[in-house]
Amino acid sequence: RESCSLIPEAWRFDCYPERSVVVTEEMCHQRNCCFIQVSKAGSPEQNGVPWCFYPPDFPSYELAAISKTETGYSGKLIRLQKTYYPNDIETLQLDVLYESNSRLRVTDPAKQRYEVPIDVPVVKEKAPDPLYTVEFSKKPFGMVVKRKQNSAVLLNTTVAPLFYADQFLQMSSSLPSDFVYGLGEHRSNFLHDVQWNTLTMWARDAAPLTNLYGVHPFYLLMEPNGLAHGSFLLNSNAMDVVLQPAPALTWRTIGGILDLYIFLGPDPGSVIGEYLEVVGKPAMPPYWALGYHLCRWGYDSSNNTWDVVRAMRNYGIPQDVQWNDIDYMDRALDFTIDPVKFSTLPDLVKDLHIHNQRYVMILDPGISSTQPAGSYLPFEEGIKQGIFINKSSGDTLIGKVWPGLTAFPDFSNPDTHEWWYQNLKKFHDKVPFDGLWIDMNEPSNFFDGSIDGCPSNDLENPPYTPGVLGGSLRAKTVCASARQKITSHYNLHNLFGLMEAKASASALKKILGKRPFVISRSTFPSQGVHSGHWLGDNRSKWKDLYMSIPGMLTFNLLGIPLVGADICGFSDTTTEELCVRWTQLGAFYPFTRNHNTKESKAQDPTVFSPAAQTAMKEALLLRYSLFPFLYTLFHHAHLSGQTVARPLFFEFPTDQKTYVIDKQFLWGKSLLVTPVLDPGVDYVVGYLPQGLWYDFYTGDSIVSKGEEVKLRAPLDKINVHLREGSIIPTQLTQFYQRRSSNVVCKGFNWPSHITLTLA
Ligand code: MIG
Repeated sequence: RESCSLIPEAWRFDCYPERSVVVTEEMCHQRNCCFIQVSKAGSPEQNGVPWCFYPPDFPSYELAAISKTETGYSGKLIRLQKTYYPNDIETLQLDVLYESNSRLRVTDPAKQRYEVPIDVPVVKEKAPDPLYTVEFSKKPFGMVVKRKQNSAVLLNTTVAPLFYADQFLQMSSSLPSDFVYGLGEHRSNFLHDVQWNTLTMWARDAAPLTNLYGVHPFYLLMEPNGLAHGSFLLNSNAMDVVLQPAPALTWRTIGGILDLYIFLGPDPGSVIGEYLEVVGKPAMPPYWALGYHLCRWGYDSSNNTWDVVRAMRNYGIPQDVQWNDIDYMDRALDFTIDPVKFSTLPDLVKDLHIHNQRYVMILDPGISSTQPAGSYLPFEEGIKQGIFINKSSGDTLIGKVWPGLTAFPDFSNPDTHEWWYQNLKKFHDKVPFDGLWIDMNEPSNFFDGSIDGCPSNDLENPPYTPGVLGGSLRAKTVCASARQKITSHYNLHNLFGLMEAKASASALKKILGKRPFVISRSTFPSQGVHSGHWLGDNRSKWKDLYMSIPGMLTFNLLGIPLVGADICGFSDTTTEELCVRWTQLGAFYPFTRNHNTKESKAQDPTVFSPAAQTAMKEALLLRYSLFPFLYTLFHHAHLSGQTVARPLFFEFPTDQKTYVIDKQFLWGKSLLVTPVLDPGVDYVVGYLPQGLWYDFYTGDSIVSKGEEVKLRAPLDKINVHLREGSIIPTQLTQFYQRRSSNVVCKGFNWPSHITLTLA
């Protein structure tokens, strides 16, 4: 067809996204789509341009009726002709809700399908003065949302057909620029690549590569003129988010409903605040959570753990929190202590508390199902209370994790929260822990599905499977068709970490009567209300040091500011230089924890040379001196949904040069961090946005036109600059005592009411 070749390559929307096949002309024509091979050999993935794509007249929905309502518009959509996926939903309701001046929601209010069980605001009145306009096209149905101020098109769904089949829902839109951020959890640069980039969302235990532990269908986009908007698809099913160079974006999900929010900022920080207005603002962490955390897998005994704590004290290296990994458990069983190797654990925790330090230990969701009768109550009572995930046949689903065969708690069931609380309470009576680390909660399973696989049905074998690692939904997790209290695992998979975090935080609150501290591996929108996050299994590599910054910044956009990577690297063996640089950067992670895998050599600060130790200690003391500032940033995050660690463009949105920067970042508005990310250097090149910047240590000023500068960075220094016109509260730590002679700031007038007492 002639009309096919008129469609520019960048605007071709994939009509054959299935990965298992190389599409032929015949297959494509069966779908009534256009077929043009754009590369001679190989598969379409090679340069990304789809060979099979929708023609302009591909059947979609018609807007059969539309009327004004109290809150916006309400319409009816009718499908004109069936698609090539089974069970098209023939008629849809359309609600266009002008929820606030900066927030528009487009949803299907029919309530006949699964919807994500998180509370979002219900708005009863139409916003009086929206920043946006909405236009409809009737046949085929499409929607165009513009920014009133400059007519910029933020959403235009007319670019590709709408799909709304039972297990295939798809909506595409043009984008006003290719500056797209968010869309976790993937290991990538902070700025996403729009060159045919498919980001798949299906919570997965995998070493940081592609579709990872968490799922966040939210993006922030910088428009050409420095304004920003965001978009959020409230959907928890397995999905692909496709970015293509038009630029355009496609949401492709295999269940639930299309429930889309648009946030109009207009500045990037406001977009995040508006998003968190919907899903929930992050909890305020306890003050001690800002301190240095030390952890490893493989301490092997409570006495070894204790030795490290003592060594840290001897060297005067700040440490607020000691952690234990699964080694503390008896045969990897939750809520037990290894009676031999960890017999002194309760004493260690007592000792930590005497020193005003805290203790956090890991818990995994898998509950051993094979212990002798009467010996392991968490499982036996769980069975009695019916709190585990079941197979579709109704029996308990059995998988395998560290303790061997296990059942998995169903945290969508309120009874499970009570069971979890009771077990935590009993364990707390033995080991008075202060916070919880919840791991493996994708949930991770050593089997695919269960010990006896999964049945064959529509949920296990959907007509379309997004690009999940392993090629099937069950890969290294439980069966998609497994039954949970409120619906199938197919719908709830991506919510496991969120629901477990919610149960954990509320249990901690009851047990301790204080602000809970929970760090979770798997996350979903609204996670920040209940927990923080660490970025998972990185490696002791310079590349991973760098990749931690995009990860940290992304999670700040996603409303989980309490985030950090494993300092010095998890797998592989670190080097002293890498570990020093990492501790310096880590001193500026909102959540700062050194963590290591079982096989690797110790990498806590005390094992390194005196010079390295001193450098690490100083970086940490610098962090501690900034606690009043950091704590205040968390307070603002909690109150109004601001970021803590922040990309430069949040503060300099009209400076396009900042849009790609992910090797530097800010704390709040005013503290610029420029870490060294390469081996063997004693300088670092960093960008200083236009204005006046003060060297944090010397007070020396640099006037920048918006340029790169070469900064001295010997091994014992991380560059930190303070922005003109800002005051940040600090507290006295040994850092200032030690450095006092250097800090007396030449020509740099610290405001007198803030005590930077230079002892
Ligand atoms: O299968 O508990 O990401 O931090 O040390 C590995 C052992 C299980 C994965 C976590 C890692 C933790 C490890 N866990």
